[in-house]
Amino acid sequence: MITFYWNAAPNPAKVALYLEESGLPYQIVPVDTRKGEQHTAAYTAINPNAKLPAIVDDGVVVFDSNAILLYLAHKSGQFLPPDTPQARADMWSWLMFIASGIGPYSGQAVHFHRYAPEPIPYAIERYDFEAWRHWNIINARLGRQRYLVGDSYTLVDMAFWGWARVLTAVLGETAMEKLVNVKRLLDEINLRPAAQRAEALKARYPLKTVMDEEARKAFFPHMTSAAAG
Ligand SMILES: N[C@@H](CCC(=O)N[C@@H](CS)C(=O)NCC(=O)O)C(=O)O
Repeated sequence: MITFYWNAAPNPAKVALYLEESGLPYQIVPVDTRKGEQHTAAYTAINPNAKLPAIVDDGVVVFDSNAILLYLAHKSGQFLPPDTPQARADMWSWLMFIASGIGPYSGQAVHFHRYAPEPIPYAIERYDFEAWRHWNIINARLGRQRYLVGDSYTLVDMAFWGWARVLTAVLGETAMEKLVNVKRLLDEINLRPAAQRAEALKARYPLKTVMDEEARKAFFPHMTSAAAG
């Protein structure tokens, strides 16, 4: 049985979708990051990065969402691209592009718009620019092909979905008018019963939503304590 350390954020959503699509049995352990539960010794023993998601599969520990997708895909044999050198290379390239570009730039764009203690125009412009630049690359690829890798729905599309579903919060309400190919794949995945079950976890496991002082301390420890160095 897989234990899935989950919260309702974009990176855990990718893994929730994979687990729902594949039918692998799993149990959820909600980790309320706005209460600081990601910093407990018990959780950092599983994910030393103190972030979600992580899984433990019969004693095997895996953290970082795209690593978990690869682990689960190799375990179940499902939602992998065709077994050719180019398709494997595309899978790794686009998974890493999402892990190192889409996620961090989208996350920082939201941070500087919503959570920085004062507006910093340089940071806002830089992260908006980079978030748009990365999403435009995805949009262009999806203008040429239905899915991110090959002709079939794979774990790479699930990694995409985790962030695409919150895209208007990242790039603004009009983002979908410009990123029409992103919208097309997002809409397609949203219709899948597995995606709806993954989204429904939020209602089954309600977590703290307010960004109060406790949540700020948990999310942005550099603001409240001597930075680790
Ligand atoms: N590279 C990591 C990033 C994980 C990450 O940033 N998770 C967020 C939720 S999407 C989180 O746990 N935030 C809580 C915090 O920063 O304290 C992954 O892909 O799993």
